[in-house]
Amino acid sequence: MATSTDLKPGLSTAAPDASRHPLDPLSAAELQQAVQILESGNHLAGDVRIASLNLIEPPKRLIETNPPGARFERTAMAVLLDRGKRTSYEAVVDLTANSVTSVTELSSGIQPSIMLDEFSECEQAVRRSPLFRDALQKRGVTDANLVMVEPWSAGMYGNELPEDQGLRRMRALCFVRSEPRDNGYARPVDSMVVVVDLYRMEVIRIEEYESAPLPPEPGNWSREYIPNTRTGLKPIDIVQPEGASFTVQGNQVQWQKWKFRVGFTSREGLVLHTIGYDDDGVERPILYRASICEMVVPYGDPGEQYYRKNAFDIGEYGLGTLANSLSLGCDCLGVIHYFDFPQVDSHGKVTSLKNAVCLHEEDFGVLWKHTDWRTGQSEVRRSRRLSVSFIATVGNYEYAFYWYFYQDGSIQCEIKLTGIMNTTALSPGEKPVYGMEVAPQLNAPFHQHIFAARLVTSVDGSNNSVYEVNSVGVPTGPTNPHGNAFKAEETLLATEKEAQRRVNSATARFWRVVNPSKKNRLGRATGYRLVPGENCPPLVQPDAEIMRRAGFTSNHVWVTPYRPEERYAAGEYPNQHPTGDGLPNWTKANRNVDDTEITLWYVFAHNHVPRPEDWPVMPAAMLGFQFRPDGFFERSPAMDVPPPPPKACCH
Ligand SMILES: [Cu+2]
Repeated sequence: MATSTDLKPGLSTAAPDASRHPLDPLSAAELQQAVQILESGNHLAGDVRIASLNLIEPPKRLIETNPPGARFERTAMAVLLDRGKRTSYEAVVDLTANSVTSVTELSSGIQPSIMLDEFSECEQAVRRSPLFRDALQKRGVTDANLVMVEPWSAGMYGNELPEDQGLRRMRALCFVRSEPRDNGYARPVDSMVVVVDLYRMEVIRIEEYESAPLPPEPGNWSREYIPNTRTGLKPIDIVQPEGASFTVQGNQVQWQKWKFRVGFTSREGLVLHTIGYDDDGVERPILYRASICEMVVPYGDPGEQYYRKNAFDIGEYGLGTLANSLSLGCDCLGVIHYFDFPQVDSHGKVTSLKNAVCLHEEDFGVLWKHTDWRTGQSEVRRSRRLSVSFIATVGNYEYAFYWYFYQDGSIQCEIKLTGIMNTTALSPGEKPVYGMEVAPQLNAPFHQHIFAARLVTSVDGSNNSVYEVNSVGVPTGPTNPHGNAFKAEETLLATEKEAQRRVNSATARFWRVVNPSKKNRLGRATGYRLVPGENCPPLVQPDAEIMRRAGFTSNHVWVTPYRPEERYAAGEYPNQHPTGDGLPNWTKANRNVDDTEITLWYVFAHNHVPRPEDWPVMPAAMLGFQFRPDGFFERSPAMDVPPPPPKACCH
């Protein structure tokens, strides 16, 4: 879970420092100033909490056209929740003018994301409840202190009970540890779900379901439970005697012709801005903004207590809020630059998340190689990549997000999934239909982890178009007498409807983002290729209730005209959203996406059919995508990578 350290007292709340970059996240001083402005305007009185507080990024055009050093306004968006009045607000805070510009009440039924404090407050509310104690007693659980209460977002399914209407809710699942440091997920008490009203922080009811006994085995993972570890590992030291090859100035990173900015929001965590490549002295833009903007984890068990398990870990919880402090472990090796980012809690207390983002270089095997067997010439180049990453803990799971930059102009996004699977209990002899028995009487339900990347492309400039490329065989006939012919067919995706696409391994499908007004020396528009990795369609039915909010998962690719306010694939407020919002809603207008400023959305899924080997802590599963130059350069941009020094090679 997030580890924060308090800021030193006496922190300045002075006006924003003009020397900072306009895309920099709000500093600790700016966050404190924003809280102060809200307080003095009486916007935090009574039972008002801050659900989120982030920079409103300046307009893209301003960033692209303004010379360095120009002065920018600094404005923040605070999402406020008034528990007493059961209303929520968006407050725009002008840090330059030291004032609140506007306060807009959110429509009835719209719920801001769940605040970190609410998880613990919800757990305390459950523990206080006599209903909870009675339910435990009924199940023979004698020590309530050993019960692990895990609040989940409640969602909105259109079948909510009258008593639930208009409430801000969570649904808590329960597990029982056999001792305080035991792995609770080994013993699910899934015959009960505790429904909590977060406005009053009170248990509304406990839903009772068919009961299965606690599974018999522990599933412990912390080191004191593993007395015997394997032997035979000799040290590997990553040594960079001359330091790292990157330079960092504020939040700007430069490495091997790459230049980009590192940002962070409470919702997305890591955000990359203004990614460009120095091509022989010319700085060529590629991506204006890149982030993983939403994710949802739908579980496939139709049981009454399970079908609402569909957490939107970004839109409902916030990955920046749940980010780890990477100083605690060995998350990265080598010469590391860590970025700290400030955080603000729901009461307006500002803290610093140390080492939130890790930047380091990695050796990545062979970059290119050729041996001419006739002449004996042989050349090999090793690939060095730059890794920018952060890790978030969302309840039982860890999500590690990596963006890699390569010397051949490629960018890769990789997500590692690890942590502990959510579990349910089985009766002796029972075999699950919608999950896998991973330990005796312990079921891990089938589920999917579906991510949405939001890529504001700027391939060689602002106006881009997207082509889909399908490789197709030509029927045997006069033009293909030997049946061997196949071609790569390019289709322009000119409108939002045309640009709603899925992956297709049968045609090795990929997408090419081009700048129609920039041609390479071969006469083709310069471009970058979106290369999908592991993916699959959503397995819930199109008419499943969850698809109202998770409609973005119905396509793997969406292209929309760039709109700064269209930020998240499932909309701004997926928590309990009554109708759902985001991509399916915006794209109804079927706007033009040809030769204009665009946002490319790539949705990708890890389909998790659990294995016993995923228990008790899942070895990391990896998925992601690449963004590779495709006609962007005149030839391989990696030819000038120098050979490795002779002493680096062993023979
Ligand atoms: Cu999983």
